[in-house]
Amino acid sequence: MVVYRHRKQLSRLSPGSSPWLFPITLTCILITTCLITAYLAGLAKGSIITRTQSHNPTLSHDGRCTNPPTRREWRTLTTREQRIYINAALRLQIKPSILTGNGTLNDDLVHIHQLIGSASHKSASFLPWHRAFLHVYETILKTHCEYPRDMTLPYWNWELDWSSLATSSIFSDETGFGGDGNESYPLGPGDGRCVTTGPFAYSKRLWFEGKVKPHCMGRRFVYFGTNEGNAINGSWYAPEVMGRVRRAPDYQTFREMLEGTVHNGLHWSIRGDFASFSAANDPIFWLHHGQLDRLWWEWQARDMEVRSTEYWGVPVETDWPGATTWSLEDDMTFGDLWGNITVSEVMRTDEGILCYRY
Ligand SMILES: [Cu+2]
Repeated sequence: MVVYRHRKQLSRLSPGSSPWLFPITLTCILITTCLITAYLAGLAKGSIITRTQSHNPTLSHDGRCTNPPTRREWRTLTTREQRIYINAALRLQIKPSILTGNGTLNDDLVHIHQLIGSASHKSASFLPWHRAFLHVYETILKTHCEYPRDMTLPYWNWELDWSSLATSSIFSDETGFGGDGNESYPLGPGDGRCVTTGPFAYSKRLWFEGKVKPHCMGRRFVYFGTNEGNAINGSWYAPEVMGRVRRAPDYQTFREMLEGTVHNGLHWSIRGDFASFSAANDPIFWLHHGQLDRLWWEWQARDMEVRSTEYWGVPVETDWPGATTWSLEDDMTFGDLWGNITVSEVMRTDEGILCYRY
């Protein structure tokens, strides 16, 4: 469009036109053509969602996060707020993919997690990568799924449910995310059975463990260790255990304790889609990781001066720039869905690209 208009102007130039008009118009055409070409190249690669879209209404006009909004526990949301969140999450499941052209935007996020999984787990980057991934998810909900800009991501504080996780109201069909898989269905990916109740009943998923494998989103609660069904081991989340995690003296110890049984345990026990690198297939993924991010935030807040730059431990082994060591300046990748985010950009949640608190 723009190029065409400039060309018309060019063709209207008569020999008597001012002599400097011609070079200026030519420059305009070149710049416009370059911009359009760059945009189309971006579309082709799928990197449509860029960081400039991550507008946050609570940032003041000078870009400072003056009044960070609070991320809240799922059950403190009003019924209306819960409905708004669920509706946005459901929209994510029908918006067409922009990354692979296969499936939905939801599948795109799942794909990113399984793609980067080996680099963003069991290493120092576990916490910042997932914090950044939550930011990517939240932004996509707001830019593509009508999630209101003044709302924040909810989290699930499973500590409140540790004595009976499987009966937590988070799995309610009416006010939660649906429950266990349907026992009359055959075992699917990850030994899960199709979830047939709640807002995500019969949700179709494209990926499983890096492969295209269309299936119904599945769960199969299992008490880890005894293999008893319809139960989830809550001892990992008992107050005394979580107290030890909270008192971890340094980043590496904290990250290891949090990622180990605390993070993994729930993946193993909900099973199905959740027990895999394609765990983001289960919408509970975002609330689980919200809680883990909250625990990191709390741990940092105990000594923010020191802990907002404390980042070390196990280097990532594969697919990572500078993979033999770790640095606050490491780039974390989100495939072609998003630009790179450096670790230092997410060490605080009230600065730079992030603006929230717990
Ligand atoms: Cu993960």
